[in-house]
Amino acid sequence: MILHEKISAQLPAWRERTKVLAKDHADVVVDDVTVGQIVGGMRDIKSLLTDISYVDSAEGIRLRGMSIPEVLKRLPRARGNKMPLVGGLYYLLLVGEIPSMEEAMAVEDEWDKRAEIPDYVYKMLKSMPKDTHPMILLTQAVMSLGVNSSFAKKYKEGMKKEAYWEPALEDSLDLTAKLPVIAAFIYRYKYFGEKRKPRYYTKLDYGANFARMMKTADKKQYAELSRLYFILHSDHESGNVSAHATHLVGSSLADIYFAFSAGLAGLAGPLHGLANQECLAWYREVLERFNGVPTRDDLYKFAWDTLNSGKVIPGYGHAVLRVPDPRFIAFMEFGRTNFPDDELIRLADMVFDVVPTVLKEQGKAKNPAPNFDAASGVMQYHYGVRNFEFYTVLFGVGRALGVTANYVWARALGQPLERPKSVTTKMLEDAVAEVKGRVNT
Ligand code: HAX
Repeated sequence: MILHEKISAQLPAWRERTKVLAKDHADVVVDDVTVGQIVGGMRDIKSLLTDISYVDSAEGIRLRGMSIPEVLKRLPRARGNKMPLVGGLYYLLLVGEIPSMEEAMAVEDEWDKRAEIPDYVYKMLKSMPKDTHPMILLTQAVMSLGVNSSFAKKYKEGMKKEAYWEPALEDSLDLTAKLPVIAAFIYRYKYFGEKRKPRYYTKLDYGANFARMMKTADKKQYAELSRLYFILHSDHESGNVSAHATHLVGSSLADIYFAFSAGLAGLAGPLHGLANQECLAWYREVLERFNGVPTRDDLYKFAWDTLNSGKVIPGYGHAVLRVPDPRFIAFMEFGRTNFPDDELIRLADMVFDVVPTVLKEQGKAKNPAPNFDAASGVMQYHYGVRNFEFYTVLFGVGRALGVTANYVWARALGQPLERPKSVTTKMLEDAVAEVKGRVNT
């Protein structure tokens, strides 16, 4: 398999670099930790290692060193389409190079071979209460696929540490192949009562297949959106909740099914992946209240009302970014190109104009600019996917690409069990007293 060959070829050099750092330079100080960071959710503490993506606060995400516009321009695209093949993106994340068309298609072919879902998964999903949140269904389905984990099986049989990444890659390909099928099943079953398995078309690429299985009205354009959507949601370095949770659990040598279930559980929180559903609900509320796109003044007042009622404005702010999210920009370009007159796109543009001013006036948010959740739901809504709670499931399908690539490399480089140290409040108070005492003497 091409991915296996390419990663194998790179491993000796990467292992050597990691070994030199760990053995010869372990005592070099990279970062200091302040009381504010410990009390404030560990923001900005440099303590995770990945070469797959990096978020620059003033520039946004780079995937394998490439900006979002570069990634979208350079990856091979599905024939006759503008958006790249998702298989090409997965190759880029795993191998670190832009693939040829053949290499991107090789990943798509691997997915074709692995997309079949065992019957017990469908049975389990159908046995759940009708009003189960789709993120619960997705997480359960992922966890249940672990029954067939190659990693867990090989680990039990006994394997060398250097070989961990190989079954990890097998599992990751299996999982990423199956996720769109499971997501489409959850959608068609939960919202349309369809009990049949989704029909998977081996001749179609990841995005087109997903559009077929979702049965949206405009399958061609929805396929384009799906490619863009999964690519933009794939990776955002390692500190965000879904990536970090997956990495943490994976560091215990739990298989990717356990690890990604933890990531999905984190994604289900309103401050992380659930923000897209909340954001679209907020936009709809605006449109209903004002009977369409409001005036700038009305929107300004509405945004202040939201803040004054103690709520956050979803889709705005970020823990790391300090500029508009380039993924937001990419989504908005897609919307402005394909459906410029849609009232949600017009509203999203107006919110982009008004809300940063409101957040700046309030003076709390460190970043008053939009993150990608301010646009992602708008795209789905336009193509008829209007069950807001389902949006986080779509995020999960995309996020799997990034976190599984990281999982494979973490095992390949022998990354250890993650175990940071905690302190007590008294210890922090003592540390403060000691420093302040020194200053006053
Ligand atoms: N609306 C209102 N207040 C906001 C805000 C927003 N959009 N963004 C930040 N703030 C507030 C925070 O609640 C915090 O208030 P308190 O001091 O009263 O607690 C203050 O500003 C400082 O927060 P911050 O340091 O700027 O931001 P954080 O790193 O703590 O949090 C969040 C980052 C993304 C969680 C935050 O900006 C937020 O809640 N945004 C709205 C929800 C959202 O869009 N989430 C999706 C983020 C992207 C993502 O992960 N998607 O999955």
